Amino acid sequence: MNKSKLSVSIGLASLATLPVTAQEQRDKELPERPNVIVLLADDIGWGDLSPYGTSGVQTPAVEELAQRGTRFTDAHCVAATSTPSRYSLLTGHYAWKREDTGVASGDAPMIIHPEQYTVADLFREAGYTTGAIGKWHLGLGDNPSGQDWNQKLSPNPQDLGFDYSYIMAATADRVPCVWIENGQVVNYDPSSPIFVSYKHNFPGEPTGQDHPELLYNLKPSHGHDQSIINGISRIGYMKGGGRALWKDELIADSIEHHAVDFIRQNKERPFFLYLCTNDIHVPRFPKEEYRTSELGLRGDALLQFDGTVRTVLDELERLGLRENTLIILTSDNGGVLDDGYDDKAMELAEGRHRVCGPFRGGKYSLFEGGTRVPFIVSLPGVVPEGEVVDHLVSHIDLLRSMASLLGVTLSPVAAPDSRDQLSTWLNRGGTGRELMVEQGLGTTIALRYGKYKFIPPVKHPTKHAWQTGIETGQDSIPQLYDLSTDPGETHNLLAK
Ligand code: NG6
Ligand code: CA
Repeated sequence: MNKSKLSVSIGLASLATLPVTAQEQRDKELPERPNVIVLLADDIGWGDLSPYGTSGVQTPAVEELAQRGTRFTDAHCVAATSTPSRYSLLTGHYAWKREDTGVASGDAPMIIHPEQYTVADLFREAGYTTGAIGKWHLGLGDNPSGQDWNQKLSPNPQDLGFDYSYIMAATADRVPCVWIENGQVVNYDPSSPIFVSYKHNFPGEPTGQDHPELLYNLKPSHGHDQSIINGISRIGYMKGGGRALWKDELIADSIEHHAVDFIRQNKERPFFLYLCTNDIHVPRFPKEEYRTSELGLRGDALLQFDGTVRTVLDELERLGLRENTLIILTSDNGGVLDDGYDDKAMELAEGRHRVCGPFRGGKYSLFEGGTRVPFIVSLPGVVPEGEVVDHLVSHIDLLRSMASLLGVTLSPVAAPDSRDQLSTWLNRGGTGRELMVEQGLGTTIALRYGKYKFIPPVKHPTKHAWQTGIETGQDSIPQLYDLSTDPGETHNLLAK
C-alpha cells in the first residue's frame, strides 16, 4: 500500500471531521440579518425540559436545540406571571413600574401603548417581516370595560410593530375561546355573535359551577368554574362563537401550522417571529398522540411542546434556513403543578419530577422558581454549541440586545430598562448582568445582585398563591440568600 497516500487521506478525513471550536464560533462574524425566532413557552419551569436534567419526560427536540446552541442556567423572565413578563419582554420596560400590567382578563384593552417602542417595531424598522403567533395575553382593543368581538379589534398587535398576528386573546382558561388574526376573529360565525363578560353570566348559558355534568373534558380543581367551552369550564363568561370556538386538543397544531406558514412565506426575506405556545398552561388538554407520558396531562403537554419545537426545527432545516436563524427558547414564568384543573399533575409528579429543579417556589413566586426559566440560544456556527453558561440573564434585555445584533442605535427613551447583553446571550464573551429585578405576585419585587438575592418585606404578605400550594416568597421580614451555597433559599442571612 502506498503509505503517503494513506496518510494524506487520513489527514483529509480528520480535517473534515475536526469539530469547530467554541472559540472559532465566537470569532466568526455575526451574520448581518439572521432570522430571529423567540419561542416562548407558557408556564414551563426550570426543571421541566430534559436538558435541565430533572425531567420526568424526555424532550428530544429541545435537547437537540441545546446541543446546537448554548444553554443558560441562571436566566430569568421578568415576572412570575404571564402578562407582566410578556409586557417587559416586548418593551424592555419593567412591568412592576406600571400598576396596570397584572394578569390580564380576556377582555382587557391593549396594555402596551401603541406609542411604546417594541421589539417588533425594531425588527420592522430594520426591514424584517414580523409575526406574533400563539398566546398573547396583553389585551386587545381600547375599551376599558370590554371589547366588541364582532368587529375588528383595534389596537391589535399590528399597531405594535407586528405585520402579522394569529393569537389567542389571553389564556386558554379565559374566554373568549377563539383565534384572532390581525384583529379579527377567525372563522367568524355571523349566526352566533360573540359576547364576553367578566362580571355576569348571560341568561341561559351553563357554567361549570351549575352544570358539572357538562364538563366532559376537564374539571376544575379551583376557580375556573364559569362558562363551559369544549367540555371545559373557564374564567369569565362567554356566549356565542359557533364555529369560531377552538378545540383545546387542536391549539398546538393550529399554532404550529401558522408558524410554518409564516416561515415559508418569509423564506426569502429576514423575519422575526414571536412564537408563543399555549403549552403547558392550563387547561392542559393536548392531542391524543402525545398522551403517553408518566406525568399525565401536564407531562403530555410537555411532549406536545417538544413536538412544536421539532416542527419548527424541521421546517427551518427543510427550507435551508436553520444556519441563518437565531432561536431563543424560553418560558414566560416558572412552573406550576395544580393551577386550577383536576389533571393530577401534583400527584403524578410526586417523587419523579421537579418542575423548578432545585429552586424554591414556582409560578407566582419571588423565590427563584418564579422567574428562573429555561433559556437556550442557538445560531449554528456563531453561538458556541453544546455549552452551558451560568451568567445572570434577564428577558428585559431582549430589545437592546436585538438592536445591537441589527446594529441599530436606539433613543434613550426606548426600552428604558433594557441593556445590550448580546455578547452574553450569544455566548460570545459577555459575563451577564450584575444586578437584576425579579417580579413576583402583583408588583412585589426582589433583587438579584450577583450571587445574592434580597426580598424586601411587605406589610401584608400573601404567603401562598391561591390553592397552588406555591410559596409567593412574600414575608413581613426582609430576606437575604446566598444562592451560590443555598440555591433553595432556605437560610435567611439577614440577621448575620
Ligand atoms: C390565575 C389562574 C391560573 C392562571 C393564572 C394566569 C385561577 C384560580 N387561577 O388567576 O389558572 O390562569 O391566573 O396564568 O383562576 S398566566 O401564566 O397567564 O400568568
Ligand atoms: Ca404563564
